[in-house]
Amino acid sequence: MTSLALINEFLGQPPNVSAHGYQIDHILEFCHWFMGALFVGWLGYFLFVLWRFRRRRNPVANHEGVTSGISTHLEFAVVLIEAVLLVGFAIPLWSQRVNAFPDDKNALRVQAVGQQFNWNFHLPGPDGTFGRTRADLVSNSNPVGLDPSDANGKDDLVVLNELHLPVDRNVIVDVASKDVIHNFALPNLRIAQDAIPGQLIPMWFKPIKTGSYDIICGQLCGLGHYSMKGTLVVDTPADFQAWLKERAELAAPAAPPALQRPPGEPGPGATPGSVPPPGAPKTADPGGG
Ligand SMILES: [Cu+2]
Repeated sequence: MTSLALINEFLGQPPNVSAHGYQIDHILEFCHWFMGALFVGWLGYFLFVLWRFRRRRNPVANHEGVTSGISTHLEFAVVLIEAVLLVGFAIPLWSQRVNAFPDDKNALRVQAVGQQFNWNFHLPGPDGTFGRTRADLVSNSNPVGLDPSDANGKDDLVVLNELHLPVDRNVIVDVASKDVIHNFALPNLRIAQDAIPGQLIPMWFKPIKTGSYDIICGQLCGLGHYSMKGTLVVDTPADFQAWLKERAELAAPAAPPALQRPPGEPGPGATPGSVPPPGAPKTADPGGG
């Protein structure tokens, strides 16, 4: 089985480091071999037909055509295999990703907010509760619009392009965008989710191997799309705690001046607990385009 799986490696798939990834790899592996067989089969058939029905051998058209049922059977077999792949494997796998979220108190929750051309990561901090975010508070120094008047947000961490996660623990990432459609893609973890402005879409996975992996944007989102890359560092639990502590210490002195704003001054479109929609009402085109 391992040697058959080399086709994934040959086609550029990086090593898998998530608990569910082997299932994706199996289906990819099967699809690649199946498509390979179809490619060789159809190409061979095409060349055979060119030769077999050449003009020199068939000066007069045969209006009767094929009488055997082989081609019908073959086509039916292909449709059947594809239906089994889709209904038997792909859809159940997909539904597990989008429905079977871990009912796990220990799961780590993180928000990933895409913007041209960076990934912002918002972690709830030691209290485990996300601070309120507001669209009108979003600025260069406050990339997710954390509301300074919310006590839950005091210990929150917001980091740019480098996300640390602990190994062997379920992670739920709420994916959002501040501008256009991005895609939060983790090739090594065999998972990706579109980041859609105005929506907060959860995805989940469990990293099973420590190391540094790519975070990329999987949707062509503008001229700088190619540079929209980050790093996912899967840490041991101890290293993860050390990273949280280090980031908290780094964040502490820098936060106050940038976040200052008179409390109790609600901005337009404030949605408690949600990632800001990308300020759509404020920046509405006066031209009505
Ligand atoms: Cu992007």
